[in-house]
Amino acid sequence: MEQTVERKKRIFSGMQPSGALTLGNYLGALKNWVALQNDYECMYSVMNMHAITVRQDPAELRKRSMEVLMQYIACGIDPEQSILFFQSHVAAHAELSWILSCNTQMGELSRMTQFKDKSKKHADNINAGLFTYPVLMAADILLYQTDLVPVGNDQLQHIELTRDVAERFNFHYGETFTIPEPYIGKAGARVMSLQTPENKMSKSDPNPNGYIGLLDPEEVIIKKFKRAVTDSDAEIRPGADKPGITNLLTIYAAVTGKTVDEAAKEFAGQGYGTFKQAVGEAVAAELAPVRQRFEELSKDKAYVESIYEKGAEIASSIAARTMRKVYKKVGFIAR
Ligand code: ATP
Ligand code: LTN
Repeated sequence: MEQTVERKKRIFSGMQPSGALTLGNYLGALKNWVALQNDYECMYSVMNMHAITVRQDPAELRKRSMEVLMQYIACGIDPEQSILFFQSHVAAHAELSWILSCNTQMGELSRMTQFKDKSKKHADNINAGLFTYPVLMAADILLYQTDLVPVGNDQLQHIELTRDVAERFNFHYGETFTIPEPYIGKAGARVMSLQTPENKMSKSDPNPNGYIGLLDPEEVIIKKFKRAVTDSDAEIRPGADKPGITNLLTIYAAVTGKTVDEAAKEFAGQGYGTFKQAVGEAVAAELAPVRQRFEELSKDKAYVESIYEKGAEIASSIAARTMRKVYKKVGFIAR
């Protein structure tokens, strides 16, 4: 009897080592990466090439890149199951990015809200890489014929652009790329800053009270939640007029697996102080094992190195297949 072995669908995602990973990165993306590992062939990368679109200190970048990779593992990404690597270890990301940039319009890139936000934030360094950032991101995804890209809400626009560029390329040159779909988790897709709840929680926030670091110790986590900006009435319910409380309810729900409404019911009638303490404790309990695994990994450099070396090797060979196809399609002479 003929047996058909179906290839598992492929996932690609990554984070920039532009700061310590936050609870936003965890709830918006990493937690879903872990959950999807069994059902997909997963590739998770540390996007160090993206990180230099903003000025970085080289020694810090090197250190943080390694820490991000270790945090992936500490959060539950299984290196036996998923492919882990540094973006800069696979040269094809830069190569494909060039080809795709010749198939992306200036107008499309000018509409990207992340570019607009970041050029406001870094007005003294609006470099060309910041502008073409989404093209490199499209290359990351298309290089591996990715089916699904688990990300937080803020990345939807970039994935939409990736799909447009891939469809255009396929139309002009013939079928080359798989068209990827975004995957946004049910809870925690957009965690807001604890200090300015109208902005997303961001690892490059200069005020550390705005975010919870994945490696923050328990007492720091609880203190940051106690200081979280809320409003002046005392009602615990979600609502557009209550961004701070809504954010805390969302975080509590994402961590405990409850819905926001269930969480609101649980705390109905209680004071903000009790509520903030409970959210802090729930988050600290979720992150305690992450910190412990991270500390263990920090002591085993050789193991971590073996993982990213193997990862780069596998990723490079998958990427090479796509690059051969792309170079042929655009009319480059075979090597
Ligand atoms: P930066 O502040 O340097 O721009 P960032 O914290 O936004 O970084 P990224 O590396 O850009 O983090 O994002 C990594 C992943 O985490 C992406 O999938 C992104 O959508 C997700 N993510 C980041 N911040 C949040 C957030 N506040 N809520 C939900 N998901 C988030
Ligand atoms: N731009 C993303 C990080 C990123 C990414 C990717 C995510 C770079 N390349 C490819 C998914 C797939 C961000 O989160 N800011």
